[in-house]
Amino acid sequence: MKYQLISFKTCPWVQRAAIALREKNATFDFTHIEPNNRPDWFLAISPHKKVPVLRLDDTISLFESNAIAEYVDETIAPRLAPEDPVQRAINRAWTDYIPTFASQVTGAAYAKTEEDYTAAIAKIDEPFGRLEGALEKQGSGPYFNGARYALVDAGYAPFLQRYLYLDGIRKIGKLKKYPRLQAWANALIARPSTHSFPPAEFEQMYREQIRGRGVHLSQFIEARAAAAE
Ligand SMILES: N[C@@H](CCC(=O)N[C@@H](CS)C(=O)NCC(=O)O)C(=O)O
Repeated sequence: MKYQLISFKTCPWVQRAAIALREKNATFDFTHIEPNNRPDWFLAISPHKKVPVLRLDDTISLFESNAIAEYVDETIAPRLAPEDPVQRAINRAWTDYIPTFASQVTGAAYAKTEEDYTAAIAKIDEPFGRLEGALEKQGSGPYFNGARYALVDAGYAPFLQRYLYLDGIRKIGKLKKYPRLQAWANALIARPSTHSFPPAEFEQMYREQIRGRGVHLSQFIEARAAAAE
């Protein structure tokens, strides 16, 4: 099977699909397109005009990162979803929470004013607390279910990584209150499959994106040229 993953370079949902493919050691072609210049061939295969799209043998186009990750998991061994149906249901329930987690934990990246930024930061404790509770129930780590990496880990990794990037731009300091979540984030960052680009290069790309967004955090990011001097 030939896999082509259509992407915006810094998209966390693409990253989730790429992680699933890397966890399976599947070879795939990465096709990066520009958010502001989406080609017609892409618009024709992406119902919501969003990335990721996974093309199969240049004929079938799958969309939605969770559907793609599940497809990859169902068709390429070894299985990442837990075998036990109860655990699989718990994993799926927490996977369904990812969009809420994402918007609450990385909302600061879109806050226009200092006031908006402060309000966005105040929203982080709730999802962090909920995940800390889930991790306590699940086991001893380092991954969501314990020693065995699962699909749910692939879904959270991009957003925990972005929280750490935001924390590096302007100190937020929330993660240390949630030791299990912190250990999980560290384990996910240390896992090679998390990374589509060399980590330092990718962090720089993320910072550049926020700088260019003209949001509250932009002022805390030095321009690339200035940083290199
Ligand atoms: N629920 C979708 C979200 C994908 C998504 O929001 N992708 C963003 C880029 S990170 C996108 O394509 N945005 C373009 C748009 O909304 O028009 C998934 O999980 O795949």
